[in-house]
Amino acid sequence: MRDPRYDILFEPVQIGPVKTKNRFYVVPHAISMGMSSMDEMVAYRKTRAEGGWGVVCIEETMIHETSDHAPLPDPCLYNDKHIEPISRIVAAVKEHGALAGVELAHAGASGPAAYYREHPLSPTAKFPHYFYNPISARTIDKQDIADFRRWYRDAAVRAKTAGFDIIYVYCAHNLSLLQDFLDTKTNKRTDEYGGVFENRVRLLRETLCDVKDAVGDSCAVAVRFAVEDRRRVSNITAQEDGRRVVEALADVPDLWDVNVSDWPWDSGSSRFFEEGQQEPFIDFVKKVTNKPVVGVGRFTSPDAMVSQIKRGILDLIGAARPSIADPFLPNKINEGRHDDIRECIGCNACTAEVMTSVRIRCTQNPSAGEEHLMGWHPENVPPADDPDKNILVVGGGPAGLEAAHTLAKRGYQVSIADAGSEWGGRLVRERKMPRLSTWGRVVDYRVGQLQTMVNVNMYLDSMLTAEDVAGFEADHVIVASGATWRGDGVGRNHDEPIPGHELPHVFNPENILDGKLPSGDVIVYDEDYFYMATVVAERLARAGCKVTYVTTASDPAPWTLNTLEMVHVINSMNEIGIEIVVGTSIVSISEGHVKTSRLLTGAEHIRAADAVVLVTGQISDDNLYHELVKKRDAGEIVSVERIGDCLGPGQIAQATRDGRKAGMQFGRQAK
Ligand code: FMN
Repeated sequence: MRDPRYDILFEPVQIGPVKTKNRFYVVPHAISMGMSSMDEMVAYRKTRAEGGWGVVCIEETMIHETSDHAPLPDPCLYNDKHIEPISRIVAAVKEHGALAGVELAHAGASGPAAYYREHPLSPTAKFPHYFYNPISARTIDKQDIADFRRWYRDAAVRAKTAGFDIIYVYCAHNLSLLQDFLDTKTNKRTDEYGGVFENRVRLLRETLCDVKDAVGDSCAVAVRFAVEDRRRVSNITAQEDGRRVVEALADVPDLWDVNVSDWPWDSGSSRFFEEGQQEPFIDFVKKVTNKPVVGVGRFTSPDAMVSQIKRGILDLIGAARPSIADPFLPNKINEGRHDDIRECIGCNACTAEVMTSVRIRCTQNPSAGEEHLMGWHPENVPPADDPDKNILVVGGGPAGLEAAHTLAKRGYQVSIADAGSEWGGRLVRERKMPRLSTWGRVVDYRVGQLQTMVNVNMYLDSMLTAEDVAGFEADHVIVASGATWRGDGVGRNHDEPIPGHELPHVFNPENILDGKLPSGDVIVYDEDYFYMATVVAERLARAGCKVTYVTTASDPAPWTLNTLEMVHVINSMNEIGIEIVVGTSIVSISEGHVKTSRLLTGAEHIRAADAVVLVTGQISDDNLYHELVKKRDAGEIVSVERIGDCLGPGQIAQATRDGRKAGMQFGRQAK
């Protein structure tokens, strides 16, 4: 039963000529599938509509061959051939009573147009912002501007023919030709499209009017506009031109979808941004326009959503990541099932997918992106082949908990045991490290679910031996016993242990996670390349150590480029006073110092250090698994498999995916 406090979230909203059934709005977000994976795209969007969202948008959809983000496979509406495949997404979304939206886009100087090998366009010639392709975007001339307007109109008509209800003009993330016109850094023109504000906003106004003219009779025309550029000093701020754009075009679009630029600030990870973090930038918009406003902010709490609406900040609650993590979030709020909400943890495993051009994934929701390929549904699971079968899961971390939950939902008798005194495996300690507390939701959600299920037994403080497991007489054993950080320095750059790693002043993440901290001048050495070394560095700096972060990579924590965190990681390390040394390997460790080597030149250097923390890799804790394999071969247990970090240490998103896979495949034909 719905809590009446949330009734307001289920009110319909009129957007131009169309009306939503509620205020839950899936904003455009790329899923990296592309036109050649249409079945996957259909299944992904359909699942969000099924989960109760009033609007489901598809991502940046390119209007012309002069614009793409190859190798990222954007959808496109370049020509009439694209209408039919895209219309299949629309039909699937509408089947569940949602409105379908499409974000028509031209990337301008931010897209190298590499797929079609065209020349990208820019208000003023320049290299693409975000790609290293050796091609300069050329200055768009008057004929190009006329063509550009025609491409937008034609793409809008195609979108209408495909059945979309909401058609966007895209002007955000510093990834749009229209935004490049607004920005004085990228627009140096001296004609009527450059110079004073009225000139710079001209093309956006013309495009919106063209699209309205073309499709506005039956489709709502939205603009996605980033009111503030948070990456760099810019004229686009919520006080200056960001505000003036909204004032100048106030009632031109039917809907304002407002956010901030660049992407690492818009999809800011939970390590650096709270729920609702965009409010101070976008809160003026509703005061300026009479049209409905949608905004974002990793909203998972219905109270926060209601507050946004009641305080007059937003009319519609936009969500990308919360809809990835829980496609059924609206239905669960509607049914009063708040404990069943799989809250986004803000880890940005999803953005890493776009950045690396592989299909979408999610730590909290392993079915994201697997709806078609694996046939996984976020809520529904196939029933047990035999509900009397009992399965033992050894290890209560992300992989084990997910496997146990999936199997229990399917109806099997599930026992899960962990050697520790708290559920969560690696997350027991990691969630206590700086900035990682939100990741604990991975544990809280699953433990909360398992504790309500009658077919589940949960055992903490249970260090099981192979004999214990055999004595359990389970029909199947899943080993999810995790991994341990290694302390010998073997990593991406070291195939052999680092000399001196065994000295007493050399630490590894296990020590830091256990609260055993060094003091004085500490070198944190990173060959892991994701979050752990920088988190350790921050932990030690906050404990009073003078920290130097050294890595063999050319950037600090390079994988965090993909989670959109690198810029924030670097800024925070600078703020805390952590020295950053890149492209440098530790050759050996002695008491009081380390010998380092510059990777490119081989130049060696002695650095003073009271202590060293080696963050170079993890080793699977798979002894139990191997003992159980022997028992299986001896006929003492029926079957055994290993999952998660026990199989191969990696991201938590991989662990939950492994858990889901094990849970889904037991008793069924392997897919
Ligand atoms: N915004 C767009 O305007 N177009 C996109 O194609 C797009 N792709 C995204 C892909 C992913 C995986 C994510 C997480 C975000 C993307 N965004 C895109 C930004 C989101 O629409 C949204 O503004 C941002 O994630 C903040 O909302 P959230 O906190 O609800 O995730």
